[in-house]
Amino acid sequence: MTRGKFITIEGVEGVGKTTSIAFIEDYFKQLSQDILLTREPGGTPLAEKIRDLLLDARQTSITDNTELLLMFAARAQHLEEKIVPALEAGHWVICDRFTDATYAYQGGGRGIEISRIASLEEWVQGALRPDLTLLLDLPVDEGLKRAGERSTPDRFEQEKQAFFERVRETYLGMARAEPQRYRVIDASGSIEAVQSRIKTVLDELTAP
Ligand code: Z5A
Repeated sequence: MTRGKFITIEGVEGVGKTTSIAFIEDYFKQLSQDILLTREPGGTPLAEKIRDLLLDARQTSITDNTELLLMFAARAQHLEEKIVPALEAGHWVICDRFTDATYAYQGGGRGIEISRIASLEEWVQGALRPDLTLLLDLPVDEGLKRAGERSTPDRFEQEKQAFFERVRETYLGMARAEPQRYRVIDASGSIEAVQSRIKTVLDELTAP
């Protein structure tokens, strides 16, 4: 059995990941490709409980290290219970955020040393890394404007613009460092325009 491909979608708040994932799901359904759609933090019942804690705006006392460890606790559960078995069964896994979000938010945003995140990555994932990462990129103020038109802000959404600017810079730095894995997609313009850019990347990925 050939291992499935592991595709992650990343980006700063409000860039349109959730909107794009529905399009990506349809794209693969049309190809009759077996896919598992999932998200982080979360993806399993236990990891979703950890997600609730992490996003709860009333949890004002969570320290940066606790936040980091909870992200990896949820990830360990998600990997062992869901992602790895699916990949081994030959399914393609599409994950809304993964460890690059930890580098961007806990590393870039909170200022936690990158070496600490790298140690946890090695411990929890071993050699497993995404095959492809789509980074939806948009100026931070535009993403925040889009997101602000929705519900009450969660614990991360209460951060200031400077936090999200650091997150975006970290993502773009990772994309420059790993051009073979990353595809940066301009997330500006209409939903249709963004979907057309995503389609170009997926066509390249699935070309025989
Ligand atoms: N986090 C972390 O810190 N460390 C980690 O390791 C991980 C995560 C894994 C939850 O993530 C939080 O966890 C996240 C980082 C942290 N917090 N933040 N910020 P999440 O992915 O669940 O939550 P999110 O980033 O807040 O996602 P989001 O707000 O749902 O954004 P989105 O999925 O990118 O956007 P969207 O819902 O598709 O679109 C936002 C709005 O814009 C919506 O009303 C759309 O209809 C509209 N939209 C979308 N595209 C367009 C276009 N092209 N034009 C106009 N309007 C559009």
